[in-house]
Amino acid sequence: MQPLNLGITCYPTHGGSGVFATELGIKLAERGHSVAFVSYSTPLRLGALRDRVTFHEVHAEEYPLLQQFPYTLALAAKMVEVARSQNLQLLHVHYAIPFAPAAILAKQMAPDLDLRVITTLHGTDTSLVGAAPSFRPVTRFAIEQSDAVTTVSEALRAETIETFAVEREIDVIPNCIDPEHYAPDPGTPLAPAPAAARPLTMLHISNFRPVKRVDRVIDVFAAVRARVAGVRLLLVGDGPELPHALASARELGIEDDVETTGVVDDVAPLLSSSDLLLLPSDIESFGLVALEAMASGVPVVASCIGGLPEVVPDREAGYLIDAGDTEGMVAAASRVLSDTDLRARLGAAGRAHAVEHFSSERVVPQFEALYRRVLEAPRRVQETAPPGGAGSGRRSG
Ligand code: GMT
Repeated sequence: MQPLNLGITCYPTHGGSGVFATELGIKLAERGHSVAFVSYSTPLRLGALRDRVTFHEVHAEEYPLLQQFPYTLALAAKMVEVARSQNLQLLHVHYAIPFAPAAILAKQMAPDLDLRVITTLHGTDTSLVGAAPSFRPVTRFAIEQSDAVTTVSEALRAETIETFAVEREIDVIPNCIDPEHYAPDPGTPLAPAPAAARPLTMLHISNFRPVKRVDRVIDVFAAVRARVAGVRLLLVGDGPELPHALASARELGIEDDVETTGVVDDVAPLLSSSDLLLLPSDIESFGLVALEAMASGVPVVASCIGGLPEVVPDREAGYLIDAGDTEGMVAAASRVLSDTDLRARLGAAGRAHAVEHFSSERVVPQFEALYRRVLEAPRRVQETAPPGGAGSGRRSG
């Protein structure tokens, strides 16, 4: 494929959308494309400088009149500047708000560049609308005006159509992993002690926001600990719910078996040395961490919600339980942690499924094909239809 010049904008943090966007950019660069990241700071997973990858920082200018810095405008201006200097053909933004309107503005500011805009929705874009309905028209506008829109799951596609009453084509392209990076026992010096020398580990990785239901993580762990000897809970990440979770562990008298790591840049070694991933979220449009666990050979117990059934084959790579069915999660997690053979079977099946369906080798070409399609299509001139009928599709989190 003819190499392309792409701009990628994402939240440069540990959130799934930022992680995935960064890893996609790295893989695209490895495949010969030139990738310019445009953001307010270097995406955390970008690491060292790489061939064909550049980073362009959006600066916050201080001015007394501006109580709140107009980031969207600064981003649009930077997108135009980078598009000119790097000869970008398209801007791929990960998250509708505020990146898609910024990219559309950039495209309009520089018609001579004939830029194309691709928006990937990750799910929390929609919950933002739930939290602030005033975002709905602008999100809808951005979805309508993008040259292509992707969602990370069929479930999110359906939800997007319902929430925003859009009729346009939406492609589903899932998140992906590098199966060499997320693998059982990577054998790196970072990997903790081998399974025999460490306690059974139940792992939860998230941004500890309310939607992740860390309260359920503690409740499930407390009940599993009473049934399965020698199990510990490892909490990876940080966020507003973490202090509450730790307080509740103290109240239950189980704090000695609950460990925290804080925010970790690379979770692969922690995953490959764990025995179970618990993800009892209320909402999950995809659940990238569940995919990372499967690729690492770790069984998953998660809510049967959103895009998770498209990622985790139930009873094959773990167990999907109704969100809120704590007893069901306790039963599933206890079974997995007390049966070594079952654990190995689920882990191997999850690994095989992740590699077969979600390896970057399989998914990145889907983005390349989309880029090609968008670049070959005539310029998209579309009117945004007046918002009609559809439900407000509110989500929290
Ligand atoms: O899970 C989060 O709260 C972070 C959020 C984000 O925007 O980074 O994750 C969303 O995008 C991920 C990557 O596509 C998905 O794997 C997560 O399921 C999705 N989170 C939710 O839908 C709550």
